[in-house]
Amino acid sequence: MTLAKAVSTRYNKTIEKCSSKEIFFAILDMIKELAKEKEINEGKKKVYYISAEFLIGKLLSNNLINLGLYEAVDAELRASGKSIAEIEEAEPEPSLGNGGLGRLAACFLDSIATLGINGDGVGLNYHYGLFQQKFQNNLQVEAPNPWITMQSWLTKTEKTYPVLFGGFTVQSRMYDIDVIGYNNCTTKLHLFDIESVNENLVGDTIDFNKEDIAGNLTLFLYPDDSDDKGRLLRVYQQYFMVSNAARLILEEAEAKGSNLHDLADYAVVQINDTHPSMIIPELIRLLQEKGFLMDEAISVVSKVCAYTNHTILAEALEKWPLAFLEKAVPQLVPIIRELDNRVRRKVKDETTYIIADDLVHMAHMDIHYGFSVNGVAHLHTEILKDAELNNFYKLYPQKFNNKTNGITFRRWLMLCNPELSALITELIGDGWKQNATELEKLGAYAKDRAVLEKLLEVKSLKKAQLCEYLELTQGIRPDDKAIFDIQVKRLHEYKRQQMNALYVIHKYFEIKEGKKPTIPINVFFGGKAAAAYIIAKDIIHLILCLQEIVNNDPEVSPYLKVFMVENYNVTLAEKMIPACDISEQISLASKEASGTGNMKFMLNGAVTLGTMDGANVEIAQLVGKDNIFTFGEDSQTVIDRYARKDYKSRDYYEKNKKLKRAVDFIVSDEMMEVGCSENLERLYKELLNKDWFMTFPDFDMYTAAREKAYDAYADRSSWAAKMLVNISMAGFFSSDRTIEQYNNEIWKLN
Ligand code: 26V
Repeated sequence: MTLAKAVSTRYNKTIEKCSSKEIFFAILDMIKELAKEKEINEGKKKVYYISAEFLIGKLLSNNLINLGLYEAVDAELRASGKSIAEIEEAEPEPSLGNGGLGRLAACFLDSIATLGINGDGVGLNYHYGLFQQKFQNNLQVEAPNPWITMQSWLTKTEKTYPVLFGGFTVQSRMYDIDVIGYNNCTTKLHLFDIESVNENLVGDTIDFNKEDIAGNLTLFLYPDDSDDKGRLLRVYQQYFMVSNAARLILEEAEAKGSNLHDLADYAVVQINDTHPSMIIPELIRLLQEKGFLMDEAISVVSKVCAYTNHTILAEALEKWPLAFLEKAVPQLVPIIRELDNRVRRKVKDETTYIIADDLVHMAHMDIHYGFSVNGVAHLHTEILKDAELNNFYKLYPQKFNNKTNGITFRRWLMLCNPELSALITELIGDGWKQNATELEKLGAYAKDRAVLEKLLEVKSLKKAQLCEYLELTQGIRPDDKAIFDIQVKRLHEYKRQQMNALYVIHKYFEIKEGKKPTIPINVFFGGKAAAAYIIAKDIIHLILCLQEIVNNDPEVSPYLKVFMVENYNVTLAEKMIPACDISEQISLASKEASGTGNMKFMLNGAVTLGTMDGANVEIAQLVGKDNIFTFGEDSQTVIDRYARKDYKSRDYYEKNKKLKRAVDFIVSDEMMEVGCSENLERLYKELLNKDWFMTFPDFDMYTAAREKAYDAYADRSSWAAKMLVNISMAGFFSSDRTIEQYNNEIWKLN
């Protein structure tokens, strides 16, 4: 089918005469038709990847690539004076995730389809997803992000279930999005919605009536949980998700001939963080309804469910008040109590109980009643085993395993960097597209001047493209000859954007003093802060104020510029990552479970500047110390310092003049002129009196490592060799490898 034909059937016009929106809808229909012809693995056993988030990004180009149609469609468009890039602008980006956890789920679905594994995603169809970020007066403001248009990737299905909550019932409906694998099968992302959803509850802001559950349940992803109403709504969302999933699973297994006693031969459920944990009591409840005794129901479910942990931050491990569950899902409470009682009878260690102080520890339920517990990078899993979940590890050592995260190279190289993909293919053929470790063949070119030169050319091109895009869409004008130093990710204190900002202040002072860098530096930030996360929003404010001061200072801006891009999302990531020279991965050691941005940057030839945390550790091992810049205290030192409870940031501040000067600048007259004293003073005090994520002890080491990276950048050919090594060693981080490991070691589908 040609695009011209699709367009003429739909609109009775030529491509030239169509608007971008019309062309987008025509391609969308065409892809949906083609997806129907693709094979679906309908084997006996199926994996259900259940997740509250699937940060899928735009799908147009990705689907065309995976169908092998990208070039043909692009050629047709070009012949009519248009391009795919232009049409892509007409596609809204769904924001069905917060960050890494949701994006990981999307990469995993791509790999499941590409590998032809029998597996579907199950989640929620949020109408507004995560908020859209805007900057006003150097502050973040949040606006709703509607993404569902008349035609969209969603296909309405006939599947509906009544979902019973305490006191009322809602009717669900399943919508499907085709997940098209690269050159192979398709699979489905099932997104459940409520039939009674009421978009009129949403105005211009992200405030809405949190109590009208039958109207609001699928409006927003993780609504503001700073109050109890928001938290309670989250419980309703979670139960709605798993109640639908559980019925779908049982139905599909029965349709294939399961008597449900043998459910584990038909289904495996991967619980993505604790958001879907209620699937355990819900499956037990449904089996009881079908006549199972408690003992057997528990035994069957325990063979089906596997849990992935994505954070060691205690505050991020979900604990729901029993009172919330009594109100929202009273039918689950006796089951959860029974699950807890069984643990209490069997286990002495009280710290592993499911219910404590009237709070239900969701992760505890997963670990006791799931058959697998995995972390998402080697270091993370070791910390889980040795520290955070050590009490559980002692009970069930055989359940614990590691699955280092990965990313799909289709989106994060072929789609976002066709120029680099073409160069790689020119050098080593295109086997790497199916078998990512073939990238290692690039190692042979580490001393080939012509190849290194081409690599630098691609990077320059991607920088120029980014500059053009940012000027067009955000009115910001980076310097495409500068070093592009980028930190894009969710705003969180543990990720330490504040330390990066302190470096910027330090550099600003140095330039003022006459210490000018030989190559200009452009520092990019991007990321959203949770609407109720005050300090994270203060850090955004700090960065935006710095942007105003630094970029408007004629003495400094030729050497240093700061850009905080607005509304960082998958689309922006695809443009920024290929343009990056230095990838900032500077979390406090032990706190970043894995990181996946670090992998995307590496694959696109950026060199990491990072702490020995999460998957950075594995990156460092793969590329060797000459091809990464690491710094900072190691995870054990950090863990020990937390245990001693003796960290006083003020001691570092008093002793370190450069640090003091940078920190004091936060509340300087210059800053007050462009910023808001309340926010700046709060952040200043937070750093001086708490600095919970220990930026001060690492500050000098960070500064030194960053200077070292900038110096290394000046030697262009040796820098290009570092880029090449990074790309060539990135194969390990393909999500195809990760999914193969999940399948071989946990799911065991054939
Ligand atoms: C959530 C919250 C919620 C409230 C308070 C603070 C807080 C802190 C962290 C989180 C993260 C929740 C889970 C998550 O998104 N983890 C991310 O998962 C990625 C995929 O495995 C991984 O690469 C990131 O390192 C990890 O942060």
